[in-house]
Parts: sequence; structure tokens; C-alpha cells
Amino acid sequence: MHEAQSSGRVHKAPESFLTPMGIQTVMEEAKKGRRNFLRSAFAAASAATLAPVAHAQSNPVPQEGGDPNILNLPAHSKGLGQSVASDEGYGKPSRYESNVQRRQSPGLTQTTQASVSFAPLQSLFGIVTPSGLHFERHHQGWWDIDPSKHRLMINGMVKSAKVFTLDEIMRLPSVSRFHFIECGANTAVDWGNVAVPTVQYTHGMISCSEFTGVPLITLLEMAGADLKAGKFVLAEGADGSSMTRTIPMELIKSGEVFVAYGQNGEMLRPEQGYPLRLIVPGVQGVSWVKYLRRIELGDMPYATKDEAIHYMDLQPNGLHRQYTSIQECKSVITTPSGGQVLLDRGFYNITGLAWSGRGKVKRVDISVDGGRNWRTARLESPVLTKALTRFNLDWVWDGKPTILQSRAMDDTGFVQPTYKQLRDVRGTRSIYHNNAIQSWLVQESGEVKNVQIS
Ligand SMILES: Nc1nc2c(c(=O)[nH]1)N[C@H]1C(S)=C(S)[C@@H](COP(=O)(O)O)O[C@H]1N2
Ligand SMILES: [Mo]
Repeated sequence: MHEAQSSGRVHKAPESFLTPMGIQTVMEEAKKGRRNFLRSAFAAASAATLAPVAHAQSNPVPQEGGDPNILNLPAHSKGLGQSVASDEGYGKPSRYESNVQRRQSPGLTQTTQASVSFAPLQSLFGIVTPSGLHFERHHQGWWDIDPSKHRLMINGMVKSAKVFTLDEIMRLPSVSRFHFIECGANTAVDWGNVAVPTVQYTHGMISCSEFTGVPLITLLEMAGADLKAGKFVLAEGADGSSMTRTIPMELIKSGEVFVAYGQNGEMLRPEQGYPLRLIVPGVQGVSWVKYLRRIELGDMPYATKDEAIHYMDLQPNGLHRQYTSIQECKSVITTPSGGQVLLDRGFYNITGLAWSGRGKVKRVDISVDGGRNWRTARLESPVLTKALTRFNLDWVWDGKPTILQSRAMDDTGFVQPTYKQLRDVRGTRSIYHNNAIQSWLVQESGEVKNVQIS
């Protein structure tokens, strides 16, 4: 299996093809002359030294012990390797992985400079997005701010306004938690039935990291916040976009909302808001204010520009949904997905991601026949609240065209809707908050395509 598009090969070690079927099955398949089954398994291995295709073909029945190439010792098995990688300072991925990159969507128009880049979901494993591949959304460009000069003010309905330096914040009791962040505009282009080619572009405005920081309630208490009268805070960023968002105090009082400086074990990346960003689990990305410089406690929603003009949903009845904040339960199959090619019929591991802004993912069902029948996928651990959850399911493709779909359910019982169900409620004029079931058409040629079915 490989990808036709430039957005990254499918990464599967041969083992992951063999394990679910067992070596016995593989041997039987091979004896039946299905050498392509093996070929696709080996072709997927990334090292150039592994199993040249010609050998596998001229030798359809594996000898005892398997591929004879295992006996050809490559240079790296005989010589001295390189000195410690710390010579280069910060470690980098293998040069064979250089096609795994954030990308700008071909479907989005660019004004003065690019403001969105999408995470390569089709190339990632597990639930954590490597920091260098985290999606980006900048309303007015990103900055690498000098942390010694950065300040965070807490003001409004507090006893005395307080200004924190980064050092002062880092002395306080901290928490570390895994959460997804999804832009409210993720999957937006698909509202208009525009079939962008890959999962990177349909769903790549989501990422998941382990964030570290201080609960916002701690900082509010230190400033002597009026926790009875204070109902909402305004969060403000230090970049030129004057990003401002209203966050309800219920989320803050629960201790869920925190001011982060850490991401995946190190300081935040500049693109992600270094040195301070607000983490608002389950809530759309725009509320996760980067370069956080001010928190004001008030008693009403603020109706800021980013709440009164953007991120609202026009309903069929002509009214707008405002302050739409929770990202509802959603999932997507990341392999096989748009732009990838199945080399041959046979076994494939279907894998993907599910999430819910309301809590944990409870179940993911998968259909391999366009929604007629559903099988329950395996959820891989950990299954964490308001974090990405990885699912897997065994599948044997019979070589005929078919449609793959995933449908997630969260622990509130909410079930991810079809496009028909979503449009019945939300109409056809929405841009944001599309959590409909994604359909991937597997064509007879093996090419996988983005399609919409109701
Ligand atoms: N200060 C500031 N915060 C911001 C933004 C911004 O442009 N400036 N963009 C918001 C939007 S719309 C999203 S989706 C997320 C994107 O976060 P990321 O770039 O870390 O992926 O940050 C939010 N916070
Ligand atoms: Mo966003």
C-alpha cells in the first residue's frame, strides 16, 4: 500500500500485516500463488535494503526462513555507525521520512501569507501529534516571543490585578494532560461538498499533545477573583490579531482549563503560542488563545470580534448559533484514506482517530460497505477524556469497489451524524463544526477517493 499523492507513504512494518492473520495464513496465501500479498507487505517496509520486489516475484513460495535477502549483510551491519546524534543538537526524523510534512490546502485561498497548515494524519500513529507536525492556524502570523519579556495579566473582577512573569508561573503547581485541539473550521470545505483529496486536508486541523501548565483557577485565586459574581473570562493573545475569546467560568472552576507552557515534554513551539497558551479541553481551537497576555474576569459574555463575526453557524431558520464551543463527537479513518492506493486485494488494517469534546470516546463502528453493516473497532489504550483515541479494525478487501466509513460514539451517548442528519439540523450554509461521517471510496484500481454520501 502506498500513496499516490505527495502527502506521505503509508507506514506499516511487515509485522503489522502478519500479526492479525498469523504466519500460517500468510504461508497459505503465498502457496496459493498470491505473491502480491507478500509483495505489498514487504513493499510497505521503508528500508531500501529490504526485499527487492523482483526477488519476491521470482520466488513466490517463501523458503523456510523466508526472504533470502536477510542473509545479504548491508554495510550498516558490518561497519561503524555515526557518532552520537547530539552532534547535531536537536534530533530530526530519518531522511527517508522527509515527505511527512504539514501542508497548505490546495482548496484554501491565500491572501498576504499562509495562515493554515494541516497535520499529516495519514502518516501518524497512536494519539500524539509530534510537535513539528502540529497543525497551525494564525490569524496574524506567528511570533517567537522572548519569554523573559512576556507577561500575563489577570484583571477585571479581582481584588487586585496581577501580572505574572513566566518564571513566576513555572514555580506554581502544574498539571500535565493529553488533549486534542480542533479548529472549528476543520472539515469546513466539505460542507460545500468540495472533495479535497486527502485526510490531511479534510481533517488535518486537529492535533493532540500532552500539555503542561497551571490551572487558570489558581491564577485567578491568586489575584483574589470574585468567584461568585464572575461568570466569564475574556482571554487575550499578544499577537497582532488581538485574538479574544469568552470562556465560561464553569469550565475554569472545574480545574480543566489551564495556562500551558509545555507541549510533549518540552516548551511550547512558537507556532503553538510560546511561551504561554490557554488550554480549553473539548472547546474549539480558536478559544485556545496563544501568546496569552491577559485574562479578564467579567459577568457577561464579551461578544468579541472573534465571537460576533466568526465561528458562528447560520441555521436553516436564519438564526446564528453563537459561542458554539464544544467540538462534538467525530472520527475519521486515516488509513486507507483519500489519495492512498491499495496495491492488491487481501488483508489491511483499518485505522483512524476518534474524539469528543464532551468526554471519552466510548465506541467506534466501521462500515466497509457504505453504511449497510457496521462492525465495532478496537479502541487502543489510552482512551482519555477530550483526547484523540486510536481505533483499529481487521479488514480483507475483496478487490471490489466499496465505501469505508467510521462512526464514533462518546460516553454521553452522542452518535456521530451522517451528512443527511447534520444538514437536516444545521442546513447547508454552515462553515464551521462539521462532524459528519466521512466516506472514503475504494475504487477497483485500489485508489481511495473522498466522496460524500448522505
Ligand atoms: N493569539 C492567537 N491565538 C490563537 C490564534 C491566533 O491567531 N492568535 N488562532 C486560533 C485558532 S482559530 C486556532 S484553530 C488555534 C490554532 O492553534 P495552533 O496554531 O497551535 O494549531 O489557535 C487559536 N488561538
Ligand atoms: Mo480555528
